[in-house]
Amino acid sequence: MRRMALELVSAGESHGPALVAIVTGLPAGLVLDRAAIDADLHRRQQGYGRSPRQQLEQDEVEVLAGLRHGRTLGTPLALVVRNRDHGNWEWGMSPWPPEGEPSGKGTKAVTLPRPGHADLAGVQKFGHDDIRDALERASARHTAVLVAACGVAKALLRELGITVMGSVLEIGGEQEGWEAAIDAARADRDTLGGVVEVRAAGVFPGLGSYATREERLDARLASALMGIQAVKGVEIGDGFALARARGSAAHDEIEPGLGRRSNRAGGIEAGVSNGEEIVVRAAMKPLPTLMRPLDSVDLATGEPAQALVERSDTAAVEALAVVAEAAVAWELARAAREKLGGDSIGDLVAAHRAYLERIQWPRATP
Ligand code: EPS
Repeated sequence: MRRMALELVSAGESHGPALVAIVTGLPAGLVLDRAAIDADLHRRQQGYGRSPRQQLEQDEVEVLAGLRHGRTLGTPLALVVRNRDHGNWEWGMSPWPPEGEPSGKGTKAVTLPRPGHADLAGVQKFGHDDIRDALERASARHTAVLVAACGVAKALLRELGITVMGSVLEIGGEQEGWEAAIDAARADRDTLGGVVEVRAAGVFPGLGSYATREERLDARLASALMGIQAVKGVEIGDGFALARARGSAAHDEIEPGLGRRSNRAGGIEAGVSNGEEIVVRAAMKPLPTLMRPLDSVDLATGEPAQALVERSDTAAVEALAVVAEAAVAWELARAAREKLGGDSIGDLVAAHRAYLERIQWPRATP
């Protein structure tokens, strides 16, 4: 583990006792705002078309280590988001062999894989007999603790004047008024996907590098977004539209003072931030748990059957906007940490100031 590198590991099943995350590589002295992290957790739970599960959960962050009196210690930070719903799954999701008679949810093995979910690949890959052993971790419930952990990244970025914001561009093909589309899909016992956009303002030039694939900021953002459940497409800047444009209409001309006339590159050239706003988009497929199930096969008998029907969301695109915002913040904070180093937040901010002075940024207005 590289000490100055921001790293995140997480664990947790959707209906297990809790979701946990450990963040390493944080500078000391970073002030965390519990209310800001909880506000993001709350935002992630909102949105039209979410499952009744969200009325049950009231996600809030708990910190077990690495923080004292609201300031990071420069040591591993341990975060927890509890699953209130676990109370209904105590037998079914007991970490240890359960005692007593089976009761509550999750007591029967699931053998009906849902097309589009982790169910089939999960049992094939890991040799599970019960699809629940795969689906619980594959669930997007896990994004709750990622949003909490990325709240820490946002706090770091704020020290550097960087803000990140996600928003929904479309749901079910509708660019506005998507509530009716969600209502219609729900009435048909169907689901919807959509597109979200994340913009990061205040990003200085020089995050990421063209030196290696691993360092390219665009590759890292694409990986972070593609790593979110149900994301099937990612676009940086004008993305796919650039493939249809001529070179003369595809790039962002440079003006005296080093400003740009446009931002088709989405703030990244050659894998390096160029000081313009970072603009990325992610496409989410419709969720695979349908109340009118798709054709599948019962893994217990090999016979045709209908896929598993389980409580789920009709659409979770609004939640994706918050999760994608968190993922982008994480990658930007990681890249900033690599660029600026520092054991304490004061060191990091001083390095930032010295670097901006060297490149004379913000650029002088002509
Ligand atoms: C999910 C299935 C649903 C979603 C869940 C993701 O879970 P449940 O069946 O418990 O309602 O609600 O998302 C969350 C719980 C959450 O907090 O985002 C899935 O299969 O991915």
